[in-house]
Amino acid sequence: MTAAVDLYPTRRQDQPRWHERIDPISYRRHDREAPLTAQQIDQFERDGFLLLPNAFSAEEVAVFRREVERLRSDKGILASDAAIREPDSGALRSLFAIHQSSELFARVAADERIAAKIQHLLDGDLYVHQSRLNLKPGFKGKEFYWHSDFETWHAEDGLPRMRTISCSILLTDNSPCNGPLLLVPGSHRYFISCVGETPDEHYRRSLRKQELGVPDDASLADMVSEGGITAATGQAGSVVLFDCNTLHGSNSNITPDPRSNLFYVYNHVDNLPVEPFGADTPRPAFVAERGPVTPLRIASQRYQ
Ligand code: 6CS
Ligand code: FE
Repeated sequence: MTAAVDLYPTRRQDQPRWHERIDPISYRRHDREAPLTAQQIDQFERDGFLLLPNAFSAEEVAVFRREVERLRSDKGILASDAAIREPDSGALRSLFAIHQSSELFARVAADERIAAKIQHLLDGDLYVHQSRLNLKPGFKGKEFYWHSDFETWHAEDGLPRMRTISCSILLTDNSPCNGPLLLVPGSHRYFISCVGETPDEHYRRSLRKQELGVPDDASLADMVSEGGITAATGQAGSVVLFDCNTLHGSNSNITPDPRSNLFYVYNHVDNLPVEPFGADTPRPAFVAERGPVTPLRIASQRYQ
């Protein structure tokens, strides 16, 4: 295979650099069939994320939470590589590939309330690049340090272009106190290359605590002074859509209440991974789908 052109170099130099984003943010304008308003598309374009309060009902959230409990007590799943532990306490932090281990969560991935919106924004067929359940348990859930997801997916998985959107479905109320997702509006417009070389099997460490592939302090300070920080708080059932290059992170959860969410990453079918741009070997399939893929069949779903 000939090497693909690297439009977003990272983890190769000893100084961080900013690159202008080359790719569109929303790939399609508003039109009459759009499942988003013109204002929502503009907001996504401007901020790099969009909040959809109460997209799922309390009854649906209850169904999702029962499924979470079922997965969490499945010994096979807990013993697999897809189960990621907290760095200090060993409590369960994340479960990956839930669209493969759970029929219900496979259906949720195709739910038109989320997938049709993302299909519009990315203008075409989608598949799930990554899915996970993030638990952030009360008292024990540790932070996720600031990062751009695309930086990791480009360097370690070989995603060539920014044509990827993440969707987080809140399974518990996210308050300012229990470690909600924090986003930097406008940061999706620049790619900050990071310093440091990717070690072998970096994901085993980074999924518990990410220390490499994170922007330098000066770049972060600049981005935040420009755009500020928005906490994606909301009731359970609310949804956050965010661009693959929007800087985000979250604090530890020292409250008694968990902050759990379901997380899906949708990629356009024309943007399949190639060889990693900043690592020797690609990550395993449970963290990053490598294809061949079948486009998602988006449908109206009801859960009970
Ligand atoms: O590795 C991933 O795919 C995701 N997880 C972490 C901790 N950082 C990058 C990305 O969000
Ligand atoms: Fe992330």
